[in-house]
Amino acid sequence: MEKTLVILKPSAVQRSIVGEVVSRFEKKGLQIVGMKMVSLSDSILEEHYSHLKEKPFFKRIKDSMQVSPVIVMALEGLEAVEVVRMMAGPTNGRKAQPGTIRGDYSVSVQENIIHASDSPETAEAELKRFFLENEIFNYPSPAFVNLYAND
Ligand code: IDP
Repeated sequence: MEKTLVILKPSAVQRSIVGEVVSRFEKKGLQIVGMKMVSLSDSILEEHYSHLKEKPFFKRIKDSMQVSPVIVMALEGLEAVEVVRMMAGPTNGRKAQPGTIRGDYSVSVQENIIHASDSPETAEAELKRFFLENEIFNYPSPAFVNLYAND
């Protein structure tokens, strides 16, 4: 089993589509093992988006992540990182396939509804960044056997 981090950005919270997006993950079979609403500080965003800090749009991204609180989620499943990235679609909502979250809800590069960890290593670091150890739960999923059969 693998865990991944999802952030429902202000573009999701402000448009009141949090439930719809969370529901997609639940329907897919991903288990919610952590979830909370938080306001993101400058310092956590500077760390989270450190790979973009030289970009001219860095301040805009930071500001847009602070327009409202966000929802951070920890999702668990087999190959959860890859599954969730595929469900998110590519960064640019205009280029994202219909059927993906960005493809269905976004027409923007910046306002693209969710963040999703891009590798198992990143997921581990990002989960630690946004959750305390006791905010991630380990509980049985009754659907587990049906979801994965003999995978
Ligand atoms: P990702 O979120 O698809 O992994 P990253 O390249 O890590 O993409 O970028 C992080 C976030 O920064 C994007 O989700 C998007 O909100 C924003 N972003 C990336 N590139 C641009 C850009 O060219 N203009 C405006 N915002 C951008």
